[in-house]
Order: sequence, then C-alpha cells, then structure tokens
Amino acid sequence: MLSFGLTEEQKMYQTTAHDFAAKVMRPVEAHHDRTGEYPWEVIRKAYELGLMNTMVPAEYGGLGLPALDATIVAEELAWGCSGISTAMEANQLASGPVIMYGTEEQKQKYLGMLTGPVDADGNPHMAAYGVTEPGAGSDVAGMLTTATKDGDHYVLNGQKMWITNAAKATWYFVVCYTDKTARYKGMSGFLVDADTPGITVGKKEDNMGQRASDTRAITFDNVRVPAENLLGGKEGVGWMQAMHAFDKSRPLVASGAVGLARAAFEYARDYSMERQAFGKPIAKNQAVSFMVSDMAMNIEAARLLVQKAAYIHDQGQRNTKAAAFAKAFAADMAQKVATDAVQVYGGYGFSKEYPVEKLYRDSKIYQIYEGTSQIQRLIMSREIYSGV
Ligand code: CS8
Ligand code: FAD
Repeated sequence: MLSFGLTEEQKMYQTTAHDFAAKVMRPVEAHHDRTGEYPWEVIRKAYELGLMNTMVPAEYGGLGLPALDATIVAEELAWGCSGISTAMEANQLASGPVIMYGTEEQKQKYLGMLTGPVDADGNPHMAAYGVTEPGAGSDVAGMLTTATKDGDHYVLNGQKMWITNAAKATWYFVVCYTDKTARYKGMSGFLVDADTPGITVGKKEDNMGQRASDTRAITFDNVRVPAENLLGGKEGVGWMQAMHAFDKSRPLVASGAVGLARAAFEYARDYSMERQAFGKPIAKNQAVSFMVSDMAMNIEAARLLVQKAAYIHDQGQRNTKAAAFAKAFAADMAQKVATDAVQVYGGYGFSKEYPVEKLYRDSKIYQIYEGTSQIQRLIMSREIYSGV
C-alpha cells in the first residue's frame, strides 16, 4: 500500500528537529553567516538531543534511522540554517562508507567516536569525506592522490580540496589510488586520523554562502596510515564505497535543499501578504501569488522525489537514478525558489537586513556539491540508456 503519511515516530523526529531549528539555529544563523564562526554551540546541543549521526546504527551509539527518516530531520535542520546543517550532516556523508563497508573494529572505533564521549573542549567528534581534489571534482576517477603499501602501513600523498569539516574533523574518509593502472578498480578507501603527522589543513575558504560550514583543502605529505585503516580491509573497492555513499547521502542533501526552499517560500508568502503596492497587498497580483504557488508546488514535488530515493535505498535496492532525480530537482528548485523569494521582496530582498538574501546565497551550493546538477543529469542519462 502507498502511504503519504508519516508514522508517529517520524512525526516525533520532525517536531524535535523543527523545534531545535526554530529555537537554537534560527537565532544564531545570521551571526554564523556574518562571522563564518564554526557553530560548535549548536552542534553540541544537537549532539545532546540525538540530532547528529542519525543513520549510525544503534549498536554503534546512533539512532539507526533509515535514510527516509533522516531526510525528514535534515529538511527541518536546513530550514533552520543550511550552513549549520551542512556542517552537521557532513558526518553522515563520512560515516556512510563506514556503515556500509567497515569491518567490525572500524565501525566500533570510528562510528563510536562520533556517537561517543565529547573531546577535551566539550565538543562532539566530527568527520569529513575526502574525495574531491584541486584538479578533479566531477571526474572522481581523475584524482591523483596515492596510497603506497609500506610494510603494515600505507603512505598517502596528494591533496583533497573543498572538504567540509576539514579543520574540525577527528577523522577523514579518504579515497586514493592504490593502483593507478586499474582506473576506478584501483581505488581504495581509508580512515585517516586527522592528527596523523604529514597532514596539513588549508585556510577556511571564504565562500559565498553556507558560511557557517568549514571548507578547506587537506594535504597529505607521506602520511603513514596503519593497514588496518584500509576501509573494509580490501583494496580496489574505494570507488564503489564512494559511489554508494553518494547514493545514500544525495537524498539527504536534496532534503536540505527542500528545507532551505521551504524557508524562502514561507518568507515570500508572508511578505507578499504584508507589503502594500497600488493600495493592496502585492499577493493580490497573480504575478506574485503564482510565483509563490510555483514555490509550494515545486517544494512538494522535490520532497516526494527525495522520499522515494531514500525509500528505495532503505529497501536495499540500488537508487542511483532516483537519488540523481532528487538531488538535481531539489537543488535547481531551491535555487529558483530562493531567487524568486528575493524578487517578491523587491529592493528589500537585496538587503542583508532581510532573510532571503542569505537564502539566495546559501541555495547556490546545492547545484554544486555532492555532484553538480550537470553530473546528476549525466548519471540519469547513463542509468536511462544502460541496458535498453
Ligand atoms: O565521477 C562520478 C561522480 O559521481 N562524480 C560526481 C562527484 C561528486 O558527487 N562529488 C561530491 C563530493 S562530496 C561533496 O560534495 C560533499 S558536500 C558537503 C557535505 C554535504 C552534507 C551531507 C560519475 C560522474 C558518476 C562517474 O564517472 P565515470 O568516471 O564516468 O565512471 P562510470 O563509467 O560512470 O562508472 C564506473 C563504474 O562504476 C559503476 N558505478 C558508478 N556509479 C555507481 C553507483 N552504484 C553502482 N555502480 C556504480 N552509484 C558504473 O556502472 C561503472 O561500472 P562498469 O561496470 O565499469 O560499467
Ligand atoms: P568541475 O568538475 O571542474 O566542474 C566545473 C563545471 O563543469 C561544473 O558546472 C560541472 O557541472 C561541469 N562539468 C564537468 N564535467 C562535466 C560533464 N561531463 N558534463 C557536463 N558538465 C560537466 N568534496 C568532497 O569530497 N567532500 C566534501 O566534503 C565537499 N564539500 C564541499 C563543500 C563546498 C562548499 C564546495 C564548494 C564543494 C565541496 N566539495 C566536497 C566538492 C564538490 O563536490 C565539487 O566542487 C563538485 O563535485 C564539482 O567539482 P569541481 O568543483 O571540481 O568542478
């Protein structure tokens, strides 16, 4: 039977996340946007409430939520502030390959760190996912970073770029070549402790939007990683670990775009009822109310794509095409909704004193990270034509 209703449990997660977003994130989002300060105080509270690492299985200290339930939480958090929620949700991206491929020891240690005791500063442990490089983003197989076996260690050399949480993470999931001649079958995934000698973290990127999030390069200069940190204990499967992590995380990222768009829609709807022009609220003009109607319609459509992509994943089936549909549609939709929200606000929309200006800047990244909107269409087209 097809059901569009949420279970009582899902409603509870949604309400908890929404209250948190409204009471803890919204009051500080402008501060973190302006200063670029990392939102530790928000992350600490989210961790205490169980809103971090929601997909980590219960035996490793998480809630063990299915991807569908995690998207419900992620939408609310991004409604609160998508910059802060990206910093929080990057843990889910990094932990995905460990949940799916880690050995028991790796899961105990690295998932356990995320859900376990806080550090000496009182902050929960964070993680980062390192695939992109300065010369290779969309073209993952074009990466150059290598890992060379040396006794009971691997020696990593290369550079990762645009890594969310790079300076805040305790550990990284890193993909590199153990055999360059085998192209994607020569890639391997590693769990790398961030304090390993030879690692240098770059400056915080001065990004257009989602400025609360920490994005940096990571350089590996003869970094010795114990062989036991080869993810899953197997060489040559790093590519599939990375791709399957995307299938799991793209619905989550797409739900962030839905949350941001919902915030922009609500501001535009309310403003259009208040703002008077030609002696009546601007919402009385169809040119305005239809723009707001399109926002509501496309948000609903995007959420359905998100939930279907997550649902297929939760059934243990391959969701690559559905995840690409959800990611591309939600990202493009959020960018359009945020642009139109600025339009509804007119000149006030262009001012930093009103909230839609930030949403406009924050929305752009959804069309770039986790695979650009062009790459999602490349993935769809390959899925559509393969085997026909
Ligand atoms: O290069 C691939 C790609 O995915 N590119 C996009 C990269 C990307 O998304 N990067 C995001 C980085 S992380 C990030 O931005 C974080 S944002 C901040 C945190 C957010 C908070 C949550 C590609 C374009 C899909 C593929 O490239 P190609 O080199 O052309 O390889 P293919 O020939 O398509 O694939 C090689 C083989 O692998 C198989 N494959 C590919 N994808 C999958 C999936 N499942 C199973 N198998 C897969 N998903 C493919 O079928 C090929 O197999 P063959 O047997 O060789 O034919
Ligand atoms: P390029 O691959 O150089 O693409 C440039 C343009 O060309 C894009 O418009 C692209 O769509 C287009 N293009 C490229 N190839 C094709 C093609 N075959 N067909 C059509 N168009 C094409 N990466 C991580 O690994 N971990 C992270 O935590 C992470 N966080 C990020 C956070 C931020 C704020 C940012 C900006 C990026 C982050 N990334 C992360 C990297 C992100 O995933 C990449 O920026 C993205 O995948 C695009 O890669 P690129 O920047 O190298 O662009």
